[in-house]
Amino acid sequence: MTLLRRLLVAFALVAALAACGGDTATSADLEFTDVWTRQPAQGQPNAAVYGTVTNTGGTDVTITGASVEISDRVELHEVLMDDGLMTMQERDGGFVVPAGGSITLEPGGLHVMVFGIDADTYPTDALDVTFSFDSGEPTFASAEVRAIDGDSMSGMDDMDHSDMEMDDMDDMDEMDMEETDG
Ligand SMILES: [Cu+2]
Repeated sequence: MTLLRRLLVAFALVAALAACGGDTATSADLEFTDVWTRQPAQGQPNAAVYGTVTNTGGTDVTITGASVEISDRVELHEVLMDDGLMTMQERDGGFVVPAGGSITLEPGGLHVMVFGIDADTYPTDALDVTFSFDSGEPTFASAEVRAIDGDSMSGMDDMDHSDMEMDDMDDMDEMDMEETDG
């Protein structure tokens, strides 16, 4: 290898490392849009938060958690089909928002689960949610509270969350969301 070639290789390595550092995305590169939560029905013990998260940065950013003032137990959930039954569980590793891409939190899919709510005192206009990340500062998002609607799709949303008994909360991994009581 000639000296010139060695220098060129060394320069290329330095340039590559610099490029990596400059492209590192943080929570500042995320945009939260259309964040919402459904107004809980009377007696409903849990609620969920949905929305779209877009990453304008050059590397993946992971949402590692979320918090709200009205509950001290909030989890990042995914919905799975298991033998034809819909189940949900805590998402291993959080929600990865891909570089230059987006994820959508929606009924029947990824969602932020808020446990132990009081439907009577649930916010009526907006629920304040703070998200935390693997890189960058926590980010605040305001989830619009949407009224319960009467269409059939709302049944799917309710199935996710409202049939859960307090006793079942410690067994989320095993939880079966099929409606068994009719
Ligand atoms: Cu859930």
